[in-house]
Amino acid sequence: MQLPFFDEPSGHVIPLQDGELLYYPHFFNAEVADSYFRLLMEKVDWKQEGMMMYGKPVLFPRLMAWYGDKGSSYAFSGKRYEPAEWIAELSAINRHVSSVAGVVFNSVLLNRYRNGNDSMGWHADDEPELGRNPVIASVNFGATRRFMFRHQQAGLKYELNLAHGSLLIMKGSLQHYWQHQVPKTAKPLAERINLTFRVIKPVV
Ligand SMILES: O=C(O)CCC(=O)C(=O)O
Ligand SMILES: [Mn+2]
Repeated sequence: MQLPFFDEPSGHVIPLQDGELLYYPHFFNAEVADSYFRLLMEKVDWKQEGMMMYGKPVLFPRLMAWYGDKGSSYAFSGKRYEPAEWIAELSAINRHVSSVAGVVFNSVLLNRYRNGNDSMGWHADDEPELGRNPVIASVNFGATRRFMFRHQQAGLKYELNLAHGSLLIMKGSLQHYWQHQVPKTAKPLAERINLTFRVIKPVV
């Protein structure tokens, strides 16, 4: 399917201590965002992964998928994930966000929140494969969700709503000072897909 050409996106810096955030609320226009949402729901190999906690398996409260260049395997929560091969839609989005972020991403983690009960707890994207001061480009399709930050030393907080078709770039020292989360909500919410484009480096 041929997708319409992109509008020139406009973004703004969100000033934060110890990190940099850039937010593009309408990175994709509504028509393009609707198409990607539909195509990714259908074509991505969504799975409910899990981890061991105190010797017991627990499932993550969301669906996930991992795509990337060969060799960009990624370990988190005690498990190593091998990337699936890029599909056309993810490559196209990658080209577009890479040109804006000024970094060529080699992988993308996808998370699908089926309703308000799906979530992601407090964490930083600070795995060794991401290196120092990683640039991470986070793309959002579907329902708007709260995205919260907390500074690990200074007691600061920040939050924003990540809307359909938006792009949030996290960079600078952000991942070394701040954690982030997508909290559960009792509100009846539709599905949401989040894509975080990353540069995975070989860990020696
Ligand atoms: O769903 C989101 O907005 C955040 C996802 C996230 O933090 C991650 O994949 O590490
Ligand atoms: Mn994260």
